[in-house]
Amino acid sequence: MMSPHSPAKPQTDYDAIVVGAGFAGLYMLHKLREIGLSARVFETGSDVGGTWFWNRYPGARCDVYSMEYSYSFDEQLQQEWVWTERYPAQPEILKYIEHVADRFDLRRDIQFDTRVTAAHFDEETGIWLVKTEDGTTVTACYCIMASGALSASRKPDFEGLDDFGGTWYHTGQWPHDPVDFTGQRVAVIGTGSSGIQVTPMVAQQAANLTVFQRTPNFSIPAWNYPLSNAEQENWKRQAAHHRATAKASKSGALYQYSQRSALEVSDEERQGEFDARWSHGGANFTHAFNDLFKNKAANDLAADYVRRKISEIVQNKDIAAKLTPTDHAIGTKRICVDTDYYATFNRANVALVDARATPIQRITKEGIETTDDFYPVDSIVFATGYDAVTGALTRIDIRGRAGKSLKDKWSDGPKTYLGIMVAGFPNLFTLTGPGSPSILTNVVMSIEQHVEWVGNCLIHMAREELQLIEADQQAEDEWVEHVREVANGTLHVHADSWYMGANIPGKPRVMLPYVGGLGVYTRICDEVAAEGYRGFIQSKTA
Ligand code: NA7
Repeated sequence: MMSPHSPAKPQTDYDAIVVGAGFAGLYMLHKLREIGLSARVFETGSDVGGTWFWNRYPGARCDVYSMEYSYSFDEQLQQEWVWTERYPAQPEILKYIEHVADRFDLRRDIQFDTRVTAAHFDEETGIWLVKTEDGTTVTACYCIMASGALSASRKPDFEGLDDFGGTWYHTGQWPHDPVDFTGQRVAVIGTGSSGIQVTPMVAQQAANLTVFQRTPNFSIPAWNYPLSNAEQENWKRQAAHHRATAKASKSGALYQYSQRSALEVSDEERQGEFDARWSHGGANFTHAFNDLFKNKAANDLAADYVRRKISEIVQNKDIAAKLTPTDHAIGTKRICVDTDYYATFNRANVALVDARATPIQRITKEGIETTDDFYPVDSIVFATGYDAVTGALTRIDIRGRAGKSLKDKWSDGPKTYLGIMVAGFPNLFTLTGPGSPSILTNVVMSIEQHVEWVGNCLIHMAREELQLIEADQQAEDEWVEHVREVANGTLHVHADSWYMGANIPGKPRVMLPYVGGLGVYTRICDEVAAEGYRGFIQSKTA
């Protein structure tokens, strides 16, 4: 499509280095090849998959429908791949990603078992020097971070963990061989999406399971089911329409986005709407009315509905009360989608510990010590989450102009232009970076939008014989302010969520993703490009 040897290009090992071989890195590699650029992908894991390579815990499942949580860029792929369930389980998603890697022959440009430790921009030559854990340095014109928004797992920092005599696991770094909890005394620590998925599965195997919950979460049943051929064929026939609708929507997914306020309808109508959404299942619930994320009174009505459901499902009143969220508006922490989560607490072999009232003090050889009790366990499952959105980027020593580190630049919170480039870091792209819709959406759609935007930007650079593109400081400042302003108009900013960086001690309190919605965001990105990449400094030489 374009000459890979435009005169502006300096001598480098590759045109582009891509960090990560998950959904984003794979499509980026495919796109780079399509436009005639050479690329090398570095991946920490021993195979493709990213998030879905690591998250092998029992119950791991996506909370976006299979048909939608898949690439749309290749019509044949979309038509030929057959999903088996409404919501895809981790093994099936991984199989799909492996299929994509085979289908487009991607592995030959991917170096596995290779962690990138540093990426430094050399101002004199205008090239990126990317260093891997084994000490090798390679050079490239472009450095593209496809390192994931939920990939930097939070290492449990409990005192005494090294003394623990049993086995412990983190949901985000699950072993490849299946783990058998049969007959064991097991603890699950954490009740976010991962904890809520793993708990019912462990409960089925373990002799006894103790769930340590610091903050109760809202969860909506998945009502997962096997996809019939008819349903799947029907979807595929309308794929073009479905994809266009999803991409133009707020969440990049085909939810029924209501145009009504929860406060403008009768009690009966509201109840009917919530009932319908509850029996439909999934995150569609939070779109029942158009003001649930904006108006606390409206949100309370949705939250109360789910609270009532919890009290109906959970037989023991004390346990039901403990499981009932009261500290945040529904949806302002990631809404969970579960299979039998609340009902699991009706089992005789499952106990719940309120880890806020009686926090975990330390882990000993035999088990877990809280402020008022001791729980002997054989295995601990940490479902304690991630240094989300920024963690995978700031854990790498990324340096731009004048040796300035990204981590330092972001010490008060991430600053980007459109969530995709950073002032002072020319030719560095951050796929689904902070300040873009990313994890608030069906992330595969957000990934496709970013990869395609970057691809077009690189074509533009070749045509114009540009060596460097870089976010302008003022454009970045304005975007950061816009992201902040839009977030401040929502209830999100009041919750102690990982969206807000609140799960990591010392992390600045900033709404990390852009809340404006994927459709709106895509229009902005397209306008910026159409106006000659407004807000970007473009230069022919370093
Ligand atoms: P989350 O949603 O960050 O959940 C982590 C959970 O771990 C959450 O309930 C935390 O409680 C809990 N946690 C963390 N540290 C502790 C300590 N010290 N003691 C007790 N409990 C603790 O991560 P997930 O992996 O579940 O989900 C991440 C995303 O992946 C998810 O939203 C989907 O998009 C996929 P807290 O709420 O901080 O009180």
